[in-house]
This record gives sequence, structure tokens and C-alpha cells, in this order.
Amino acid sequence: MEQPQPSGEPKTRPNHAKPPLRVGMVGYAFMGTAHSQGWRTAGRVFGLPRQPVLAALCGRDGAAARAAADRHGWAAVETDWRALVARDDVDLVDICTPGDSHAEIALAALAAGKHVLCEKPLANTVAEAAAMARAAEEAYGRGRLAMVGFNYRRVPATALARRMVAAGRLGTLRHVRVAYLQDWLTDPDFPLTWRLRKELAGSGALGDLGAHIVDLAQHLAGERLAGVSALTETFVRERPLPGGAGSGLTATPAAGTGTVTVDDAALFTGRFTSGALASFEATRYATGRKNALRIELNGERGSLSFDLERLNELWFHDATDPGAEAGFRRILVTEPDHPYIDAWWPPGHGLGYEHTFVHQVRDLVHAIDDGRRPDPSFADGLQVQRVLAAVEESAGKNSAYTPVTD
Ligand code: SOE
Repeated sequence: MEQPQPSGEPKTRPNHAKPPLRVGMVGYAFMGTAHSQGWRTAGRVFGLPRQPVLAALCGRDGAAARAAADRHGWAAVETDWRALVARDDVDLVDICTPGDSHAEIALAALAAGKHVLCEKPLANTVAEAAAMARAAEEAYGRGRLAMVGFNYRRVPATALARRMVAAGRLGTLRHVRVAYLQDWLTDPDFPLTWRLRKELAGSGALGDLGAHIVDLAQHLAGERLAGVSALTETFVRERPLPGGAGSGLTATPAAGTGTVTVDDAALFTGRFTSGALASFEATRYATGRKNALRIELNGERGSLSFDLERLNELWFHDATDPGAEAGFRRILVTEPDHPYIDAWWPPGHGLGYEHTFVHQVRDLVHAIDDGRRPDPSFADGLQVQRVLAAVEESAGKNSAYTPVTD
């Protein structure tokens, strides 16, 4: 689980002696847009050892894909992902589709000798994720890398939190408290988009938001969950069918209704392998909370606290401070010796959501150049999938404590 820390690594200047990294991306909606931003920007900001090239974009609707390619700077367009994977001018396939196609595309791309970046959650089932992790391990032997896109590891403040935990600033960890709160689904007339259909999304708030917080909690803690006890709920079970194409978290309703087949919210507690206790909440019904990923870690020597809605800040309580002066203090994570920051703006000129995707590209390109396993790997994505499966199993057994299988 140990990560190379971004800050402090030698800075690299663009190396024009090395071949560019030619990228083919499947999908161009919300995540495709965010990833495009990452691919377009990382080389200009960080001076990467290999320069990303936006070679080809793939989407089933040719006209819409062409329009997206023009908007985001992709050179060519394909309408069949198999054709994209077969292209000689693509070195890496970036998968930004709903979860039901992740496994098929990733397995084909790895077999074709491409590197792969796959959006989270890695897959819709443990079996698919396991096949992907196996294929990634084989591909690694052939010099091909596969990474899963848990972008919230790459907020400078969370990367700093990881660095501080690894340096022992919290001491023995006792609690991890995590919530990922959104509210875009509170309207019962919001249509039945792909995110609400199990056959496409695998699960609801659990796979979409829970996957992020399970990964982030384990990453920051530097250890894994041993077992969980869970509740899940679907508050609105019937919704209007969607009309036309939605974008991101918006959609317009059409005539007729359909059944929601995923959870709207998931709550679970967990035990880390060290014995530290954790609580998790993932919901799309937290009225007024737009994208509030909050995590707090309490250790014997101190605590850390972070909220994605204030993502340039990390709060730290040093429990070794004299009692009269002790308290949480705000670290504004915009200093040059903070992770990722030295390539950006002067102190105080903060970053945002999109920068996490730029940092993701930066780290992946370095891993490819170094031939080092990327973090998080498909094996890490599989382990998160196992936690999600344990949550579903526990929820189906009246919250019975359920071990996370290896
Ligand atoms: C929707 O809930 C969503 O876009 C997730 O799918 C993303 O992974 C998250 O970063 C923001 O919210």
C-alpha cells in the first residue's frame, strides 16, 4: 500500500528523446471530460518524461463523439472500442465508460499490449475485477501497466495527509470516519439514468461514492479493512425513464417509469487489520451537500481532517502540543513543498477538482516511464471491490459482521 510521495521527487523536464505516450479514450461524458483535461494539461504543467498525445476518442454516437473530440482536443474518432484498442497509434487505453464495460475493454486492451487507465469502481463484480487484476499482473510482466482512477488520492491535501500518517504524526490509529455526501438524487422525479441500474452500474451510492471512500480511507490509513457491518437502502424505487442524453449528474425525464435496482445510500462500520475502527456513509440524498467527501483520522498522537468541499485545506491536531495551546489548526495546502504544488501557482492560489485528474496523469506517466507498478493498481481496485461485496453481503444479512475475503 505504500505510495511514492509526489513532493520531493526529482522534477522532470519534458524529454523529447522519448516517444510520446499516445492515448485512446473510451467515453466522453463527465469522466471523459475530466480525463481529457488531465491528459491535455499534465505535460504542460509538470514537464513529463513522456508527452501525452490525445490520439483518439471513442463513442458509439459518431457525431457526438466527433463534437466531443473537437471540444477536448482528440485527433481521431472511433465508434467501436475494439477498433480503438486495435489502433497502432495508441499506447494506452483510458476507460471512462459505465462499469458494465470496464472488464471487457480492459482485458482486450491489455491483451493488445496497451497500458490501461480505468475509472473507478474497477468493475461491477468481484469476478470481473479479479480477471482484470490477473490480466494486469500478466501484462506487468510484459512491461504494460494498469491503474484504476481513484483520483481523490491526488488532492494535494489528501496526499499530504498520507505523508503525515506515514511519517507517524498520528501515532497508533484508532478511528477513521468517512462520509461521501451528494444530493443530486433527492428529487423523486430525477430519471432512471444508468447510475441507477444494477446491470450497468453494478451498485448505486455504494460503488460510485463508497468505492472512493473505501480506497481513500485505506490509502490514508496505510492498511486494509478486515471486515464490515452494513446497511443499504433504496429510498425511491420507481423513477421516470430518461429522455435524451443527460450529462454528468443531470437528466430529463421521458414518459413511463422503471425500477431502481441499486442502493441510494450505504452506511457501514469496519475494522482495520490493526484493530482501528472505521465508519462510512455514502449517499446521494444528503440535501445541501453537493460533493462533500469528509474524512477524519484519529490517532494517539493526533488527528487529521479533510473535506473535499474545501479541498485546499487540511486540518491537523497535534495531541503532543501543550494542552493550553492544543487544537485543530488549518494547513493551507498551497505551499511549494506540499504534494504536486510546486508545478502550480504561488502560495494561496488554490487548486480544484479537475487538478486531481492532471495529477493522476502525472503519476501514471511517471510509473510507465519508470516501469513501476502504478498506484492504485488493478489489484488495489480488486481489493476495494471485495470490500464493496462484503458490504452488500452484510446488508443482506441484517448487518451481520462480514469479513473481507482475500
Ligand atoms: C457521481 O456521483 C460522481 O461523479 C462520481 O461518479 C465521481 O467518481 C465523483 O468523483 C463525483 O461524483
